[in-house]
Parts: sequence; C-alpha cells; structure tokens
Amino acid sequence: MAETSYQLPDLPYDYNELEPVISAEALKLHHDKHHRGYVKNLNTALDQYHEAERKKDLDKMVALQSAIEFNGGGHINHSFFWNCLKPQKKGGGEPPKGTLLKAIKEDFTSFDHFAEVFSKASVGVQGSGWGWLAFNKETKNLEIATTANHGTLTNKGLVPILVVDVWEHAYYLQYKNMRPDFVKAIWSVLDWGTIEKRYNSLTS
Ligand code: MN3
Repeated sequence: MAETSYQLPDLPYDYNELEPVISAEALKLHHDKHHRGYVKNLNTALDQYHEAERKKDLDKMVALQSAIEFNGGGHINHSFFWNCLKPQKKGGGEPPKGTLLKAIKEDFTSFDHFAEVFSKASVGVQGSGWGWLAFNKETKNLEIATTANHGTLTNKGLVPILVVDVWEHAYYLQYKNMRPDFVKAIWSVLDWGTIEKRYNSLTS
C-alpha cells in the first residue's frame, strides 16, 4: 500500500451496545463489511490515482474521480456517523440541554419540531443517502440537509453536526423496508453531548 493508506476506525462502543436500536449483527455488518469495503476501495483508487499521476495519465486520473468520491465520501460519512451514536445506558438519546438546544429552538421553534423536520427529510431521501444537521458558517444558522449516495456536505458550504445513514444496509436486517421506523428508533441512541460539543467548537 502506498503513502495514502486509510484505516477502518474502531467504533467508540461494542457491537452489542446499541441494541435494540441497532443489533450487534447489523452493526458488525455495517462497520466491518460495508465501511471496511469503502476504506479498501478508497485506498485502491488512490493508489491507482497516484500511479496515473506519475505517468501523467490525465484521462485515467479523471476516470478515477468518481471511485474516489464514492469511497472517500463513504469513509468520511461513516466515520462521522459512528461518532454521532452512543449506547442508551451511557446517555445516548438524552436531548441537548445547553447552547445547541437554544439554537435549535431559534431555528426550528422547538426540539420536537426539529426532530419532526429532520426525520421527515431523512426518511424522504430518494434511494441511498444521508440526513444531516449542519451549521451554515455564512448565516450562522443550523440547517437540515440531505445528500445522495456518499455525498458530503463540504461542497455545500455546510459544516456537519449530526448525520444519520439512511442507506438500506443501515437498517434492512432489522427494519426491512421500514426506514421511518429506523429513523424513529435512532433518536434513542444519538449522542447529543458530542453533537453539542461540535456545535460549540464552531460557534465559540
Ligand atoms: Mn452505511
């Protein structure tokens, strides 16, 4: 492997700790198979890219962009997603209390209304994608956004605060085709402490 070798990050909890919201089997499959696959394919694409760059093969470099975008976005988004979750017994699901709660109330009237709008947007993603809460550095407001496939928020000028993976592989094993049930359940394992720290680091 060349100079650019990305690694699958460890999860900040055990595979069984998000149960019953995400089963150990589903989480292991998602992390150890899906996420690992994106990391492997990213490293392969980057190696090929550097090789093409050395050979000044621009055609090949351009052709590799979509593999880098897809697998690199997959690695970025999954790494972020794992750090938005926390076992319930360790405080997962406890709603924010401080500055982030205040900002959510300002931008979405209430936490409940925010939860409703965020869930609706995430459930409504067509095909595979992600539901986001993000900070807009220009307007200083919170925004709900979605991206398709492994799209990241960076080229939308938004800084991510929270993400939920709504690809079928994130829920199909337990929830079958019922994405709304998965999105409803995920609220009880969201790590609002970490999410709020992210928000504070952007606004302080
Ligand atoms: Mn996924």
